[in-house]
Amino acid sequence: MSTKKSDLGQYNPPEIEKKWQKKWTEEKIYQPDLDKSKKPFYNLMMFPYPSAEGLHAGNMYAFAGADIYSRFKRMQGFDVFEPIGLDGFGIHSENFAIKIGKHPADQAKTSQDKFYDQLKQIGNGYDWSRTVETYDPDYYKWTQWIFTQMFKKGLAVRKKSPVNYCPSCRTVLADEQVIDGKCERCETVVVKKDLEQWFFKITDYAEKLLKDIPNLNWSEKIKIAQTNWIGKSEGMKVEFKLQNFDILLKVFTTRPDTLFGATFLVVSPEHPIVKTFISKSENKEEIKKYIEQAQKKTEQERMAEGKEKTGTFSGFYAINPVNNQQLPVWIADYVVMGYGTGAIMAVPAHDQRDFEFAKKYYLKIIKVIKGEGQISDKAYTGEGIIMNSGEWNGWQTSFEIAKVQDWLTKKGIGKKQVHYHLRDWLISRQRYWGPPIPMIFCEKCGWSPVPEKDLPVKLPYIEDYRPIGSDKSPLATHPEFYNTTCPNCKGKAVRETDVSDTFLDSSWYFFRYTSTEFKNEAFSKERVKKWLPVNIYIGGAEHAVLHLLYSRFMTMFFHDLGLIDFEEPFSRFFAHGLLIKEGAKMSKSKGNVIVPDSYINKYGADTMRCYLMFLGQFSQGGDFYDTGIEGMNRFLNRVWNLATKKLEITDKEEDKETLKEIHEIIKGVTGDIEKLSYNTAIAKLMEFHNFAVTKKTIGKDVLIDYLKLLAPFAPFIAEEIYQSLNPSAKFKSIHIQLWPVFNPNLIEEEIIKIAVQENVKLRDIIEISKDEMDNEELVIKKAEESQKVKKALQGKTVKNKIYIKGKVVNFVTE
Ligand code: ANZ
Ligand code: ZN
Repeated sequence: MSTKKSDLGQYNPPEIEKKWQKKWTEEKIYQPDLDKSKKPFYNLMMFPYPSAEGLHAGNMYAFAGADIYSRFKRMQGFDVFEPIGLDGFGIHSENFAIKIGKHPADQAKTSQDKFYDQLKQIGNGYDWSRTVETYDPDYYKWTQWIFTQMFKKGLAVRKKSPVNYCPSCRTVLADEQVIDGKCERCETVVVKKDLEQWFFKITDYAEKLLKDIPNLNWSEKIKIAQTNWIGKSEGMKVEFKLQNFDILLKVFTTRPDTLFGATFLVVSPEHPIVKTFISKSENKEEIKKYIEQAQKKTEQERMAEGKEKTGTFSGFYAINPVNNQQLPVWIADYVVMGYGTGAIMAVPAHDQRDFEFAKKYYLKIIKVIKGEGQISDKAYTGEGIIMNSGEWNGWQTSFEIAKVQDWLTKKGIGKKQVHYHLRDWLISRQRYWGPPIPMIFCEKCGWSPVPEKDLPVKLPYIEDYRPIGSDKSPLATHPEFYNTTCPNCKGKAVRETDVSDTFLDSSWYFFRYTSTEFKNEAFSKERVKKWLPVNIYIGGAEHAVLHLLYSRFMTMFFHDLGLIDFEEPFSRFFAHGLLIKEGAKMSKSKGNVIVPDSYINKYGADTMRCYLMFLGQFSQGGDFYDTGIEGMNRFLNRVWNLATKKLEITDKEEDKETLKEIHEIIKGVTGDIEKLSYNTAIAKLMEFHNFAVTKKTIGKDVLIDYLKLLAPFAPFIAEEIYQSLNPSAKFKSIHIQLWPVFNPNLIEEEIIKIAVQENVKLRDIIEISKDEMDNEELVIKKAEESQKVKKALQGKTVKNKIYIKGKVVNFVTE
């Protein structure tokens, strides 16, 4: 029997963490060979856009959680690619640079260095040889190239459209940057401005983006959010003749069955017909005034139910095509131009917003659907039997809606129509800090894309980078930038001076990670074929709709360009929770942002990682307390002492009790990490420690298994102890050792017997473990695998499979 105690001294995190960080980098253990890897696994975390202060504990929380999964997969024998980079263009970085009076390009360099330094300390296994920074011309050359491809395919278009404009940031904002009518960044009230801008026609992909959602291995919440954001709505377009005009007013309705109940029409203040009204109406001034005030509100505010409705009468009437009733036409801002046709038929009896409007302006309310209760204080929006509607009386909504549609279609009154709430993607930003939009305008030839050989259009380093207080980018004051020649006729021309949205930068970075050394293409087809779709994408739920939708759109676009053979970029998406500090959201104004550096200096990155992951379910987030971190530090100290002082480490065969204990932990931790349930995994690691500490000796193999389970969470301490147990000439990191596999024979599993029946006749009895009991799919599969059952079912059609939990599987056959 050989016994030995390790000769390690006190646990000294700063010392060992520096040492291993350096060694891992030298040995390139986190750099898979992207061409030769046999079992590629792309573990991606959301592209960070670090603030200038660098990494905060919330970032670290997300990154450490993603890194644990990487380490686990790597030890399972996968060639894990875990890249890192940063998204440093955009208003966020630009505003900060302006605030501290530094040029954004200079500030970017400072932020980058700081951020990368911090990241190196926290012990994540990144492949540092393939970083991507969005402001690197080698990268944005291809972001611009994508724009030109979009243009060539007719998917990049210029449209004049009302946009949200923040008078303080002096820039246009996307809808989602407007919160309660205010700028997300500076809380100034946002106003509307009409601008010509570039859009990507993501709406062309609405159906495709929607159709794929059910097949994604993403959390349900995110799938629902995407579905709602795309917002498919099936209805009809109905035409109303305007009295005294030779004009048909088209409305979009999802409730054509209520057409007899329409008592007025409403057009949006932006509707083109309004100009005609102004020119012919007697209340010109009133209408003009109304439009002005409507422009100050955001769309969400205008459309919300319950908000005080406002409007003005146009002075004109339309004819209801089903009963020739005269309907007054109103102008009201609860109808928006960007949706449907920008005009509606109002049915106050059955639509709440129309109801509120009718009450306020004393308009008629006619009930055409029988429903519960009286229509005196609220619209009845449910289903029921049609009434007061001529031939339609007695028809039942909504399952006889097809009858209504056919009727209207035959008479040429209406046409079926599908609308999506999804809007085209606004790309233009009237700012400095982004990739210039690579387009050239010539009086003779119109817009042309910058030819590929002239890309990138470099963002010039200018001193007057601040917004110029108009609706133009600061680049618009630089003739040396915008004067150019037309790529088509070689005549005088000007460049677009707007830059593109940061969401464009971050919609395709995960393609580039695989191909950073390729200078002549956005990405290598072979590389991407090997590594994408991303196996697991880990990030914040706040990006559920925009970033994830844009990335999906971009991937579909690459597919349609023939560059790739898949259409969905992320096979699995896992949304992590948010880290808060002592019950409060972290924010700079509260002064409670946790900067990890001091904790790492004091306790080590291992403690910080484990502490963050122990706060709660990774999917739920956690609440950080300074006092809590000490407890975790004590745990790692105990592990250290256990392995280096407390126990004799032996080569002799391990006792049964210890074997059972370790194999249960192996099984538990493996299952937990697969689900990214890290807090429960750490609890199991603690349990094992509590068990082992009661012993005098421990088998070396068992201790090594334990260290391997600990390695994803506390990579440094695990490496240090492991190396002391396995001194060898050639360095073999614990992080590329194989993950332990549990032996079911060593675990006393509770076995459950399940009767398998065919039409309630017993065919076989199968055994499953208690853990499997809840997994209906698995139990049925096991039942089907029984030879006796196979024989019994041969040649028959199984009409139904019923599983009564823990008892019976019954196959119903014909
Ligand atoms: C008549 C009606 C009767 C309606 C009724 C509803 C209930 P979704 O489901 O979101 O697509 N609408 C159409 N275009 C609009 C616009 N540009 N701005 C504001 N509202 C608009 O909603 C479609 C319904 O929203 C349409 O059906 C229309 O009102 C309104 F008992 O038409 B409905
Ligand atoms: Zn030209």
